[in-house]
Parts: sequence; structure tokens; C-alpha cells
Amino acid sequence: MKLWHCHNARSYRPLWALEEMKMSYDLEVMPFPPRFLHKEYLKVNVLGTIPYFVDGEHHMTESSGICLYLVEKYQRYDFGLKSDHPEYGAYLNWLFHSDATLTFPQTIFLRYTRLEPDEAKKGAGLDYRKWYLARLRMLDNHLKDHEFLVDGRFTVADIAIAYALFLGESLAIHEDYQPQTRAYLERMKARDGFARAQAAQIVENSD
Ligand SMILES: N[C@@H](CCC(=O)N[C@@H](CS)C(=O)NCC(=O)O)C(=O)O
Repeated sequence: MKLWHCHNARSYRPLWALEEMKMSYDLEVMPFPPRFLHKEYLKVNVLGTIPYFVDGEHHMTESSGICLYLVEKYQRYDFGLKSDHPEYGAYLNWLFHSDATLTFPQTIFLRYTRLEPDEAKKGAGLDYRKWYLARLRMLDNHLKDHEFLVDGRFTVADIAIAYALFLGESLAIHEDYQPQTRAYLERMKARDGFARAQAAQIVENSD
């Protein structure tokens, strides 16, 4: 297995999952954004986005999808739910919610306020910051009385959702998180698997 990654970018989801599962993999860490700073990457991934993941004949570009793939392909249900589980629908919903609903608005904020600051578009960026916080409502409610997202234990759904919260922290949006949501993010970041993923990207980076 090989994962192409940029420091703390969305490829962190599969990197964290690989570390939690203690799987062996190759990691290539690139400068961000690789589309401009590592142009040969476009030969690997025509989109120029990260993550890019290869496992035999399987090629993937979706961070939460790769986490689900690892559970299914390698039968790692210690980090996921089988389809006959009563919370299977909720599990898939959190996995897809993580990027489509929670990460996407943050990237508009990031783009128009940090990566390509533009006075004319700044308003749209700030609007999407608000939009993101409003979209946290379902998670905020769930975390009032749950330690994890499903089945009372850690799964790849927690990786996918906690990464979105972690990205928000790097954008200083976390100051407006609800207390239970901040506490959840802190619990997830305190995991050994999270620390191993942090170390993996730094070691690889300095090679
Ligand atoms: N839905 C995809 C999005 C992938 C994506 O857009 N990744 C961002 C990094 S967080 C990227 O590569 N941006 C740089 C660019 O578009 O050049 C996923 O969940 O992995």
C-alpha cells in the first residue's frame, strides 16, 4: 500500500487509520499544494489533490472512502461496523458527512481567507465559516451524551469526523466549537494512533 500525503491535510485521515490498524504502508509526503509545488505528482493523480492511495489494482482519491476500504478489504471490523449492525446507517452517514458536509465549507474559508486572500471573496469565505459551524449541529447534539460516534467504541467514523474538527482547529474555528465537541476532539487527539500518525508524517518529511 502507498499513500501520498501533505502535512495534516485530508490524507491525514487514511494515515491515522493505517497507524491505528498498525498496517504497513509506504508514505510519500509532499509540499502543499502539490499541484503547484510538486508538479510531477499530476502524473500520479490527475486531480492533483491528496490523498492518493494505491493498493494493488485499487486507486483511490477520497480520504474517508480509503478509511472504509481498509476496514472492508482487510476485515478490520475492530475499527468499523458490519452491515448487519443496527448502527450501520449512522456509521456510513458519519463517514460521508465528514468530508461532504463538514470539510467542504472549511476549504472555501481556507481558500478565500488564507491560500488565495481576495477582498472580493473574503465575505464568501467568512460565510462558509459560519456555514461550517451550523453544520456541526448534528455532531454537537450527538456528543452531548456519546463518547464515540457509533457502537460506544472508536471506529474510522471517529477518524473521519475528528479530522474535520482538527482542520477547524488549524483554522482557529475551534474557538467557536461547543464544549462537548472540543472535548471530543481532545480525546481523539490523545490517542496513541493519532500520535503515531503525527510522528510518521514528520519522520517521512525530514527524509
Ligand atoms: N473529497 C476529497 C478531497 C481531496 C482534496 O481536495 N484534498 C485537498 C487537501 S485537504 C487538496 O488536495 N487540495 C489541494 C488542491 O486542490 O490543489 C477527500 O476527502 O479526500
